[in-house]
Amino acid sequence: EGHYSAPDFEPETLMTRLSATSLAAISPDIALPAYDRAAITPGIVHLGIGAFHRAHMAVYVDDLLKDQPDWAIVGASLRRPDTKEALEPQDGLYTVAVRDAAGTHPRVIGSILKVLDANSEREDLLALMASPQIRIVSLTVTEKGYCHDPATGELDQRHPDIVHDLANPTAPKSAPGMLVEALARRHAAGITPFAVMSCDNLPSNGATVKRIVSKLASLRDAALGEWVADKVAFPGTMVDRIVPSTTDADREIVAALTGVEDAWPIMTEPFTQWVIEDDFPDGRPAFEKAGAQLVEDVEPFERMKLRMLNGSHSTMAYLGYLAGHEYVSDAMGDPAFVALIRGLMTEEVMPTLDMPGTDLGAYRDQLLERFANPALKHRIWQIAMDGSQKLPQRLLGTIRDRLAAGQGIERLSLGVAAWMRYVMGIDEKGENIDVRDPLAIRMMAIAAGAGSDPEALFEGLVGLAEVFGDDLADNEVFGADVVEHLDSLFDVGAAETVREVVG
Ligand code: CS2
Repeated sequence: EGHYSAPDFEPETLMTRLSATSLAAISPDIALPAYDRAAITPGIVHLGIGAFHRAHMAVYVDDLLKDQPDWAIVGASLRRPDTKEALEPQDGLYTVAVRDAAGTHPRVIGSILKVLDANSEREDLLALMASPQIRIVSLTVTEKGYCHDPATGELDQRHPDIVHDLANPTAPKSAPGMLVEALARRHAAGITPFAVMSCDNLPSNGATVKRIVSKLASLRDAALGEWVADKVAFPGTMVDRIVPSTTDADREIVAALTGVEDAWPIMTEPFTQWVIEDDFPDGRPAFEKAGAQLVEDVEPFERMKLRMLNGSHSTMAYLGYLAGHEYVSDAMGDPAFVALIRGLMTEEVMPTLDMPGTDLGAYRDQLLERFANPALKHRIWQIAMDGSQKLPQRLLGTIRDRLAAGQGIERLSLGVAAWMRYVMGIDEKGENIDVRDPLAIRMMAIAAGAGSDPEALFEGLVGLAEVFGDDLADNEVFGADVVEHLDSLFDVGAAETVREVVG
């Protein structure tokens, strides 16, 4: 979910489609599942079976199924059935292709047994989630899928899907609603709960999803709410792998390398990281054997990743889009952008992190290298989506810490200004920007009222309390810095503003 290019796929008549029966036709140098797929059984339900999950958790699980065959995944899509449509004719099989300057390395993944469409197969999905064989329900539903207020991390009780789910608790639409209904069925049947594992880029994702799901459960039934709060484990995670959305050109590359047609292969980078809080009362796969780090407290890792990687990404996305770049690697080809992002991390983010034992300078240098990966083709527009849900944990938390310590926010505030300039919906050439964001309509109305008056644009957007909370609107340093950058963005444009800021 959240990774966007639905396959517009017409099977070629001459080439075999990837499937259980065509595995033998795949080029011999391509890695295939190392276990008997007929012998694996589901232990995990994953909500939001998009590109990210298929390049990340599903690969770790694929590494483990040989020794632990009862942990296969059943995926569910909550919004669109397109992943199901692509994978069903392929028996759940798909290709992950790792790309960098040295080449493209495909591998066939078999850990996803099947995909259910939550809209048309809701009962099957809930029944499976309620059955004792499922011991983990994991999620990648993107930030907005949690139906919460991003500034406070609390359930948004006025969210239309939550209003729906409270009125129709046994036929829910939202991810929190699905979790509550499945947990309610287990509670009623006396079955131990599954662990709920968020793999989204939310701050304190375990604690946040626990707060949201317990609250929704308690609105339904106080006793259920207490049981969820007391008995359900919500391990936190830090997840990291860059996964651009798949294009038709990618499909052709993968077909040429494997010799079979895959309707929805996933392209990704060599790097992958997964830090997991070890809290699975009902058991878990030996994720550490596949390279994950199991820790007691995941929050320092999360904060580091959200502020360093994602904070840089968002800053680069809004400025890069305005400057006319299409891919992250294009922006990284401009030395002024590299200097800005390096300075952002070194001068403004790293001093806010407390990571004994981690070489933050090395982490930063590795990030710069990952961003520059010329083979990845990571579209800036993809990162620019849903900024209202992303800014709090990527930039605003760092800004708050620095303001409280009396430290400068020159580059961080440029990221915020670029977002404000971007969500106006008109680029530097006067063309429309396709702004995808749950708050897009409200933001564009604010922008239309403000015109190109930086002060008015700032005042209007900073009033979105679900993004900025109730403290930043009145902070004079924050206001002055953002407005000054906005002034420059209107005046000389993003590319020149970046050059001026890096000096
Ligand atoms: C990106 C992330 O789209 C975005 O907002 O910043 O998806 C990023 O690529 C991943 O978090 C990397 O782990």
